[in-house]
Amino acid sequence: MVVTGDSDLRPPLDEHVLAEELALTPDLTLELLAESPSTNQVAGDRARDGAPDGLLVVADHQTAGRGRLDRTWETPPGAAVTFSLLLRPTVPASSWPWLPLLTGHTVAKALASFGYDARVKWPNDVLIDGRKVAGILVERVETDSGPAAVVGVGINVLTEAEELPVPTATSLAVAHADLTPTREGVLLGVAAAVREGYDAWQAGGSEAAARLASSYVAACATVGQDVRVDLPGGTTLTGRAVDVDLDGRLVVETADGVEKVGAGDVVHVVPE
Ligand code: BT5
Repeated sequence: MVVTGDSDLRPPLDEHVLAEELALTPDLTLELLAESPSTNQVAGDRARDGAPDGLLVVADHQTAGRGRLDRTWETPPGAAVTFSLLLRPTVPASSWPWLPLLTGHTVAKALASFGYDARVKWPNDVLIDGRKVAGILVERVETDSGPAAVVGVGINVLTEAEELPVPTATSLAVAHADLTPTREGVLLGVAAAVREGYDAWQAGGSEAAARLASSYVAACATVGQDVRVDLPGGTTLTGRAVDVDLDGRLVVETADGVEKVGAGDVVHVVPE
């Protein structure tokens, strides 16, 4: 990854602004780290040590960010928002597959509220102009008081084009230089939206689950696209993505009939 000199000029996250705003959101408790290998790793450790629901671990600079399937998430200093929210869900295990989808959907809506045309690509990449602006990694952690969920979110905010790690990435600054909100504003807006979206979904039972499913399908950039899904083991599925079912699986019409794929089964979904 190329890191330009710009990163030297970027100020750290303003701890006072974050603390002041989060004082108004008592169900989020901030742990701000100047540097951390991975906020998901830290939040997982805290969960095993007994930390309560609502711990928000934020790294000003994350040095070894984790993606899915042992991939990495790379962000230059001072340019990104990287955080993990520790949750202790009370919903049944069968509802857990919705957590990453709910998070991606909510992050896209939060970025849309800042003025970006952000869409979620199934299961949970957040895209602007077809490029990835945010990635989500939800991990289940076994603890003495039951399973916890670590909801990790990385958003490219100030990153310049030449600093982006892959050609398929974008940032808020690259997508719309005139709009770019502060990193503090993005962090606070997105974290509060994820917390609220999760609370409403968890408290709302089957009605809220059905509402989330239909809202997700309406917003998802993948539905209606011809796709290729790479499955583990090297097999590939091609067809048209037509729906996301109540279990969060992508419904694909193929030449051999309808197939449903769970997020855990998929290596890659790309437009044909
Ligand atoms: C993800 O994985 O997209 C999940 C990323 C989650 C990152 C957050 S940051 C806070 C928390 N703590 C962590 O340690 N992780 C979470 P996946 O779908 O596997 O995508 C990874 C792929 O995205 C990489 O292989 C690259 O191709 C690409 N990539 C890496 N860094 C990127 C970036 N900054 N922007 C866009 N794409 C990126």
